[in-house]
Order: sequence, then structure tokens, then C-alpha cells
Amino acid sequence: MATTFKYAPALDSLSPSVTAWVDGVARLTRPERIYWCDGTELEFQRLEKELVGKNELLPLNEATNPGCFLSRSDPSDVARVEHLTYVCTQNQDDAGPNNHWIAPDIAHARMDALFRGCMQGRTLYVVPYCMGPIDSPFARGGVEITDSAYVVLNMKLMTRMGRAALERIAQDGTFVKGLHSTGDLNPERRFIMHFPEELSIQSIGSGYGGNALLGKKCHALRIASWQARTEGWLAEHMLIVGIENPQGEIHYLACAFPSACGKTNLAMLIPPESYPGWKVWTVGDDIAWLHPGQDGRLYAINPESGYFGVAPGTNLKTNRNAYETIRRDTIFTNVALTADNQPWWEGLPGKPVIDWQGRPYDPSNGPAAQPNSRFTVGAHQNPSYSKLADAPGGVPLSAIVFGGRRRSLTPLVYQARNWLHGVLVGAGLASETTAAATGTVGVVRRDPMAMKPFAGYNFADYWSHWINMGSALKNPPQIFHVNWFRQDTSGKFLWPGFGENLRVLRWIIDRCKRNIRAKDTAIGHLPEISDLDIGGLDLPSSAIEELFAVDPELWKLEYSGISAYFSEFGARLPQSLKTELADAIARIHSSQV
Ligand code: SAT
Ligand code: MN
Repeated sequence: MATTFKYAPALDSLSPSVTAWVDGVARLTRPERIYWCDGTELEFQRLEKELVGKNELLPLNEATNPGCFLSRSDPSDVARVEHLTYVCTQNQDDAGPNNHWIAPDIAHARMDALFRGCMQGRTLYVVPYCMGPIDSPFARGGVEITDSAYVVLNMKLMTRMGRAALERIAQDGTFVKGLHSTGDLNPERRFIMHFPEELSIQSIGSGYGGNALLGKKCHALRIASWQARTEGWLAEHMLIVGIENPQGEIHYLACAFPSACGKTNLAMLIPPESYPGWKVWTVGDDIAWLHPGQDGRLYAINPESGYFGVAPGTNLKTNRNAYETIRRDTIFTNVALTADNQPWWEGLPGKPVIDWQGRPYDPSNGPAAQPNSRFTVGAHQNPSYSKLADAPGGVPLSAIVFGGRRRSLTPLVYQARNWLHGVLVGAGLASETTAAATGTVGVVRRDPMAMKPFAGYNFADYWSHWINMGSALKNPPQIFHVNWFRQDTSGKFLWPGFGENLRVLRWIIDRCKRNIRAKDTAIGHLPEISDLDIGGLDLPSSAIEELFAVDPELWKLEYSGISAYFSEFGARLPQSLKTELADAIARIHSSQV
């Protein structure tokens, strides 16, 4: 093997089990050198400089966007690849019909062949990271080995990375092993494999976000959801937000929406002018780990420490907090450029001159910024960063909110009748696909709990686990469903969205406080229109009617879609969920809603 040397040799002595694993990977992948990341600012800047020297990062306008850089990915490597993502359990039924599966020994043989010698001439970076506040009992350590310095920089922004994480791993005596190489970027040799029984992840052939930043979807959702089931907690695809009323009372909500459906915007919401004294605090924008507390409530931590947000559409009007957050020290991926080297995407003022592929902008080539172009930025730069975002014990949840993109069917908001009905509402979630994953955009698909791409085990077992978690909570959060995306017959959105969504959250909180009554309908509790604050919105009453319309015929169809989907899970489907669905169907058949 080529000589290896370490810039920071003291680090590896902290955890012999990490060293042994790194040595084994180095024997397989044959890097030119091994570098242990210490997570310092100095290291970050040195790596940025190195990448700038290789033209892999482009510095942006230092006056308008200090400390900001642009990275352009391979044009074939711009989103998660669900068809190449596998959960490799000994027993195929444990992965379930919701996951692609290969037997672990076959997967290992395939991945070993791809990884063999793949780092020749390259640097192997060892990236120790901690998901969750370092001092949280709920946090978990991992180590990502990667040959991409871009991944290292992103991991530094997205996780607590470096020496402190390695110390935590040494203390815990266990960690998730993530092996990543960009390989040759050939989509034929691109795979993201998970081995939950071995607490390990292997990813090759992509440098893109969710495929390559292994702490995020691979660890904090797929592997963590598996661990959470055996240990009595939940790993969920949810933002966490605190809503403070003018009296200073804060309610925390965790909201599950599929990728690119506005989680970051909701987590950073700016209250509308008609809400003086209200404040919104961001705890997390993508992932929540939920643990039962001694007081019978459910507590949430955000395992991440940064945001990997969708750039297009982000502007001063839609998300002022995000806009302020990403003005400095941000890595942009696949955005366009203006004439004076500022980052640009659809929805911003100004004009693109260079498109995301580095070509002179020509509208006939499509959008200037890739529709799934992203920003990566440390969370502490967010003006609405919650004081409790780093709290080791997390924040207590008043509500869990499910939602998706549906142009019809689901009302602006409704509340589940109880926890079990809430599990049915979550399990029946469906949403239109977005650019966050490769494939057709805009098709409605089942996306239970917004976890279709991320649940690391059989959904039937996952729903059972959800049901059991609720039964064990003396004071569970109330469960709701929202739809910001309902359209009228001409395709116009019926609800203004963004900051105005606070009106809906306020109704949700009032319901949690049991301050107001609601209409009991076949699908759940709907607002009495007089209880939902729509003052000053200039919404025609027909829009309000449409936003809350429940069409029994459409719901019958929806429930048969859900029944057909559930039947894929066979005997593992929990009986109580089947009964809950049967009850919902009976209610819609006997209702006049
Ligand atoms: O690419 S990521 O999976 O990190 C972002 C997303 O799709 O939610
Ligand atoms: Mn996400």
C-alpha cells in the first residue's frame, strides 16, 4: 500500500475501534494519504483553499457574499437516487416492501468490488461526527470515511464534527460506520447501501447531499429509525419549530413534510404584520429525534447543526430568515451566477449570466439554477435560531403535523381524533414528487410520515412502533394534517402560504390548549371558520370553502388507495391500524360532509 500519513495523529488514539476500521478501509481503497479531521475553523479554511486551487469551489462576490463558495456537481448527480438506495437486512421482510433490498453478503461483495482501489491517488478523510448536541444523552456518534473534501466541508456545517465527536464516540464505545467515495460518478456504479444490523452505510458514485453526507438521511433517518425501534424512540423526517405568543408562551411543533415541500420555510417562518409580538424559533428544519420524557410528553432534538436547503424560491419575501442566514459563510451547490459573481436562482431579483453548469445562461437550456440546487450553512447563523436548539434534553412537543403537496382532496388543516387516528393520517400521507429525488416531478405517491425514502425498516413494523409509542405516552402531542398547496380549478394556490401559515399554526396551538371547539367530520376535526384567523387576507369566501371542502367521493377513492397500499404489507400490518382504517371508511360512507 502507498505510504499513509496523518496530519493529526493524536486523534486516532482516542478510539482504537475507529482506527482499526479506518485501517481496514484503507487496505481496501488504497488512498495516497489518510487525513483525520479535527473539525477546527483552520482546517475548514485550509480545505476550502485547496478546493479553490483545484477549481472545485468558486469563491463568490466577497463584498456581497463574504465567505461563500459555489460547487458544481456532475450534471448527472444532482439529487437523491431512491432506485439505487438499499436497506440490506438478513431477512428481506425486515426491510419491507417500502425498501429496495439485497442480501447483505451479496451487497458487501458488490460494494467491496467497487471500493477496491477506488481511492488511489486520493486522500481518505476520516470525519468523526456527532448527531445531536455533544452533551445530549440522545446524541449518537458516527464516522464517515470519504474521498471528497466537499463532503468534509458540508459535514462540518451540518454536524458537530471533529475532535469532540471522537471523544464522544470513545466514551460511548459505539459508532455508525459510513464509507463514501465519489467513485467515477458513473450512474451505473452508483449505490447507497445500508446495513442496519451492522450499523454501517456504504455509498459510492455520487457526491450529492443525501447520497454523500452520510450523517443526514443515511444515518440520522435510515439507521437511526432502526435503532429507535429497538430502543423506544423515533427518528423522523420533521422540522422542529417553537411558536411564541405575545404572552411569551412557547409551543413546539414537529412537522413531517416530504423533501422540498417547505420544511425550511416553516421552520424559519416570519410572522405576518398582523401578528405583532409573535415570534418563531427554529430548532431544526429536516430531522427530529423524538424521545418520551419522564413527564409523559414527547421531546424532540435536532440531530443536525446546519441546513441543506433548497435554493430556488428562497428570497426576502418567502423566507427572510433563510435569506439572512445564507448571506455569508455558505456553500452553494448548482446555483447560477450573476454578472458580478453573486449566487442566483429562480425567485431572486437580478439576472443570471452563468447557469448551474457553468454555461452562459440561455433560457432554452432550462432553469438557470438546478431545481434542486442547495445551500449548506451552519444553523447558528439563523436569526431565528432557538435558544433550546442545543438543549441536551430537547423541547417538549405540543403537536405533530403531517403534510404534503396535494392540489386537491386534503383541507388546509384538520386534526386527528386521537393518536391512533393520527398514525393512520400519517401512514396514509401522500404527496406530489419533487426535484429532491431523480424521477418524474408532480406525481402523487404514498409517502407515509414523509418517510418513504428514509424509513430503514418495514413500514408495517414502523407503524406498530408508532402506535406503541403513543400508548406509552401519558401526554402525547396532538396530531394534525396540513396542506398549503390546494389549488382551484384554474391551478391557482388557494392559500397564500409562507408567513400566513402562522394563522393555521395558531389554530393548531389553540386546539392543543383545548381553548376552542372544532367541527367533528368524517376525516377528523376541522376548524370552525370563525376560529381560524383570516382577517386581512383578502380571500374570497369561495376560496375558504374550497380550502376546507371534504368531498366524500374523493375520500372514498383515497381510502381505497390507502387500503391497497396497506395490503402490500400483509400480515405484518398492525391489526389496530386496519381497524382504524375500516372505521374511517365506515365514517366516510355514512357521512354527508
Ligand atoms: O439530499 S437530501 O436528502 O439531503 C435533501 C432532501 O432530499 O431532503
Ligand atoms: Mn429532507
